[in-house]
Amino acid sequence: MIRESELILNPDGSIYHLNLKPEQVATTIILVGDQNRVARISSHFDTIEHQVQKREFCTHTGTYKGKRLTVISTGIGPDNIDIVINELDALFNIDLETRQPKKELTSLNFIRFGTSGSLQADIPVDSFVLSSHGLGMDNMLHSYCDIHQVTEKEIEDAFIKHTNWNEHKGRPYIVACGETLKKKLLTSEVFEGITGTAPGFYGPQGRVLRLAVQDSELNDKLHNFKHNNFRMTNLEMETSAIYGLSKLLGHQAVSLNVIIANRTNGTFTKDTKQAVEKLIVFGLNQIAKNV
Ligand code: R1P
Repeated sequence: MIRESELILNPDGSIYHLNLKPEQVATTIILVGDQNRVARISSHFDTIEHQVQKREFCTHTGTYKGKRLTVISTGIGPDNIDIVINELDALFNIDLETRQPKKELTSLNFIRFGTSGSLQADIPVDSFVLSSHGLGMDNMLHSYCDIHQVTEKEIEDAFIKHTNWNEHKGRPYIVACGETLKKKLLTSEVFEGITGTAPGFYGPQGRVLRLAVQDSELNDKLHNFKHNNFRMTNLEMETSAIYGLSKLLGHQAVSLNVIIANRTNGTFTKDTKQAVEKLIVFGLNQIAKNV
């Protein structure tokens, strides 16, 4: 039995941070960073059956072209992903009455609709990237056992060597996307590659304002890193954590990002709202058609 301090429920029986009960969540879940993006996505829904918000975790559940979907905001960063994925998994795979893991597990689909910075000149602002892998520079997954079962040691070692990675920043981890889900979402208009997930926006992504960074050449090294057929396409702050926890828990995850900044040529999208809207329409239609 999982004790009250470990699996915390609110007085109404909902799970602690997300404020959700099992019946309020669909098995296909769209994850976004920005809480205002939730209503922008659900404005496309046919119906909305449930809405709730606690802190940065805003959730709408409804249907889009007849398909039941949940959209939830995670806020920024891998630490929040730890909360969101664990609590969503618990809603399906732990009996909240008996506080025991269920014998029959439900596999969920997690699809991130995010914004991101491109690491390649030929991946321009306003284009879409699907992450073949999440490359975690954030350390979150190292709190769990058996991560070697879901991580790609060979690519990690190549990356550590290529970047001369500073061990004080922890070991980068690499997890592939959910292949079944990827096949349902990828089209020829979407770039595919390795997405770097950073534990911060400025120093950890090589942005210098007033503080010098530990490795001023890191972004060039990311730009140049290739392994087999994959190169690093983009940088953001959630994908590796979503991929790692999803794989460990038996779920399928795919991260789709619209590029709003290009870090190699210093450009930024002219209209972020429009760029995100384009991704929303593309992603929702792919889900409705294929997932
Ligand atoms: C940083 O501005 C935030 O934007 C990106 C990063 O991953 C980070 O969360 O994604 P979202 O637009 O989904 O929040």
